[in-house]
Amino acid sequence: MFDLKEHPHRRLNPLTGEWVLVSPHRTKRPWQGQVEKVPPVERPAYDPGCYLCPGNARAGGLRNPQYETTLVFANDFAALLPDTPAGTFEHGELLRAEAQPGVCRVVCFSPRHDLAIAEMEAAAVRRVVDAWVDEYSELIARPGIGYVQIFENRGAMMGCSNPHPHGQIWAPSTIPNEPAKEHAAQKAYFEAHGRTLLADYADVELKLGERIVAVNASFVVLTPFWAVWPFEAMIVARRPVSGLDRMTERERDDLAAAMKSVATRYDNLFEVSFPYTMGFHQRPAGAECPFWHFHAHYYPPLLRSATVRKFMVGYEMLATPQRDITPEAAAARLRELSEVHYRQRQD
Ligand code: H2U
Ligand code: ZN
Repeated sequence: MFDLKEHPHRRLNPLTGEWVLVSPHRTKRPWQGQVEKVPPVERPAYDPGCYLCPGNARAGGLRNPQYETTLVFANDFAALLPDTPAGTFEHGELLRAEAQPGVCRVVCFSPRHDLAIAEMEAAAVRRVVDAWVDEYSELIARPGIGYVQIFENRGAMMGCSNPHPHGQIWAPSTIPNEPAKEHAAQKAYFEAHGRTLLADYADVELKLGERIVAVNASFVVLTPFWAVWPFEAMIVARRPVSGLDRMTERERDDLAAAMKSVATRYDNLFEVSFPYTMGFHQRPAGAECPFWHFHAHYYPPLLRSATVRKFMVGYEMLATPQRDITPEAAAARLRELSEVHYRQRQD
């Protein structure tokens, strides 16, 4: 009898149409590979050498104001530039290029160098949500912008260049690959069922319960059935809201709470500052999209401890991503963790 807990199988990601190989029997294999360094835990509240701390000079030459909540500035080393001239390059059928104008910004979450989302007050995280709402609303309405990707790279392991809590916004003229796949899948599902794919998915998961990590009035935190990364998670809006700009006050509070819950559980898992890439997927620019359902993806690289990471190599680069620990087992571990950060515990 085929058993998801025992037998190798593949699972479909309905948002992208891609498959992931799950090998639950493989968690017993020995590990003699690379061991990652645990990053130092103690950071000062203010670092005179940090280019994101209040009042400091940035690498680009400009100076940060003495900000007290959040700070948003144009990326000094932007990958996309607004004044890029339009144009295409074509050499036969096979060589194609297009100019890609756009905007890149940096969002500092807090003036405190040492506090990440997990350790910030809920009200302070809510102010970060408000900053994202403002940025998204402004950029999505701007002529020439096709999509607004809000994201955070956290930790040196994820290529983050600075421990000061911050994220980025890249807003290109077209819809990038990942949201484009989700756009097509959500559109097709909505046309077939008259409901958003993720509204139905959240309902299924709430009924089954085994992949639920946390729930509040507006959001569900879960490990998706098709998760690729060992402790991958999603925050899914319980209402089919298409973007940050359409959220109620309550939903903004609840998004902040859900993000704090994920980040705290992650840090508590191995009692380290847990690295990840996270970001929101939401409606692109242009026409109303009733099929778009706001959600966040969290992609953390760690596997079995603070020092053992998962590598996407071999079969995964050449064929299909693979995972050992099941999403159900990962959800169970994340679910049982405390929502009090390990560095803030009194005992
Ligand atoms: P990470 O979050 O991946 O570390 O990136 C930080 C961004 O901050 C990066 O895109 C920008 C870099 O270009 N940056 C500035 O805009 N000004 C600076 O003074 C340093 C870094
Ligand atoms: Zn998505």
